[in-house]
Amino acid sequence: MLGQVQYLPLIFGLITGVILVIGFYKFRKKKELPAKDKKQIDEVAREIIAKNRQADLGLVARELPAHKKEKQEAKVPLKSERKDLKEALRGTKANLFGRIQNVFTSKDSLTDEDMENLEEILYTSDLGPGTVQRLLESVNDKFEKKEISDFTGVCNALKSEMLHIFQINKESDYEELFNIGNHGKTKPQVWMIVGVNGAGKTTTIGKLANTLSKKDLKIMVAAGDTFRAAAGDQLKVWSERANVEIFFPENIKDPSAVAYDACEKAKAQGIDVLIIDTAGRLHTQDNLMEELKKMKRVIQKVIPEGPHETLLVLDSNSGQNALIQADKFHTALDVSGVVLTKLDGSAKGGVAVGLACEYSLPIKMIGVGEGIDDLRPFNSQEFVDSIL
Ligand SMILES: Nc1nc2c(ncn2[C@@H]2O[C@H](COP(=O)(O)OP(=O)(O)OP(=O)(O)O)[C@@H](O)[C@H]2O)c(=O)[nH]1
Ligand SMILES: [Mg+2]
Repeated sequence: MLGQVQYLPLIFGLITGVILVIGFYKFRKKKELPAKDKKQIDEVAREIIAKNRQADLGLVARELPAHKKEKQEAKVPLKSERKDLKEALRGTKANLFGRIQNVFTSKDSLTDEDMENLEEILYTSDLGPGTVQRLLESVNDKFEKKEISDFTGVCNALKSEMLHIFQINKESDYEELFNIGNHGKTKPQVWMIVGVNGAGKTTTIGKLANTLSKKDLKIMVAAGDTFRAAAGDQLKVWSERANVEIFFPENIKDPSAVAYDACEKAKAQGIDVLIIDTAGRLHTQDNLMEELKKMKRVIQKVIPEGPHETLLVLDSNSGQNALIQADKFHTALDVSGVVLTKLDGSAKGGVAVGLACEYSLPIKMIGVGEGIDDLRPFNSQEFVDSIL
């Protein structure tokens, strides 16, 4: 009897162990997904990996993980936080001017080593190789002619060459863009907004619509991004905020059909500017380009001289990838100008110089925050003075 009692804790321990093991497996089984769902998740994961490979090549923006994506989709910021351009370009200035300043051995004279250091900094500043060469040639030329002999001289030489490059950015571009209703411009003016996913297209449309509606113009935005489920709703929030009309037919899934109907509707309603949102997220870049080209052709069926603007939205944080994107989009769509977004907090704003130098693309506007008022005209003098 005493012997049996001795074994009781052992027996009790064994029973508890068995219960725990069964419980653990039951719990795990409950959490396991049906095979169908697992397959779907695997497919999505594979798709994201493939897209991210493309992102590494600069063809599309990097895909966000689901939890971050939801956050981004739900987020339609209301207030602008930063407006001062110098403040917005602080990161870019630190990356360019800051680094140049740091490597110059003396502020009063220049050595060959200084010039070599300058070369290295420029090549790692997202300006693009062609642009760096042009800037270096100009500085070297002035250095050899003894026109510059110190750090300030180098900065001034860089600034002056950048301003030359930016001459394609007529300061009137921005004014001209918003000069609707004058100079016999036809109605509606159609603006197509393109760019890779996450670049800031929809946000820019909200900002543009707001700027235009303040000018007492009749504005319509069209939800041409039928690819991403939340895209139309996001545009709707912006349209309400900017107090403009939206064309958002939830039953039409073909973006070209949306563009066509939007043009017809805008024409019939005497709209001044129709701004068409587009998707940035298709399986391959070729598909995206073909889709966008088709949209353009369809717009021309209703408004033969449209779209009057094909604005490419580029995220300045993507640095030299923005140059690759510009190449692809410009070749396919004959882009009329660039909106360079997220300059606030970016250290890669130097890409603006590369875009102007290598693709002769005018930067029509810049995004300096997530708020509705955070869109500014691009002023080359102000820009150059803010980064050097
Ligand atoms: N800081 C900052 N954020 C910006 C700016 N422009 C857009 N964003 C943010 O960038 C994110 C993506 O913007 P969207 O307008 O949704 O980008 P999109 O190109 O329409 O993206 P898809 O519809 O997925 O192709 C959002 O969180 C915006 O708030 C900007 O100028 N500065
Ligand atoms: Mg969008």
